Amino acid sequence: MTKPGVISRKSAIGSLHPETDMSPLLDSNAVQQALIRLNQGAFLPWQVDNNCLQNQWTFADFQQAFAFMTDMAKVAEQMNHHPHWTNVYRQVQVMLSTHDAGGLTELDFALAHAMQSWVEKHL
Ligand code: H2B
Repeated sequence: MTKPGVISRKSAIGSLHPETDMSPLLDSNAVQQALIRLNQGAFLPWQVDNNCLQNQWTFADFQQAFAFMTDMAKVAEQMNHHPHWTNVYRQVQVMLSTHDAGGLTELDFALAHAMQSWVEKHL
C-alpha cells in the first residue's frame, strides 16, 4: 500500500515485471541505450562503473550542494528509491543502483534524470 501522495514504484517507471512487481534488471544493451539518452546534453556525463550509475558535481557552495541533496531526497522518498551519495563541502558524488535487483534498473535512470534536470536548472 503506497502512502497517500507518494508516487508508487509503478507510476515512477511505468512498466514493471508483472510477476515480481519489481523493476527488472537491465541488460548491458538496455543500460547503454538508457545511458545515451541520459547523457544527451549533459555537461558532465554519467558513467556506469561497477554496476553503478555514477556522477559528481561541484556546486557553488555547501548550501547549494545541500539544497540539491534536500530536493533529491524528496524525489527518492517519493520513488522509494535511494541514492548512495557522498558530500564533501560543495562536492556531491552519487552512485545509483537497485539493491533489490542487484544492479541497474529503470529506477536508477529515473532518479538520475531527476538529478540531471536539477543540475541543468541550477548549475
Ligand atoms: N533504493 C535503492 N537504490 N535500491 C533498492 O532496492 C531500494 C531502495 N529498495 N530504497 C527500497 C528502498 C525498499 O523497497 C526495499 C525494501 O529496500
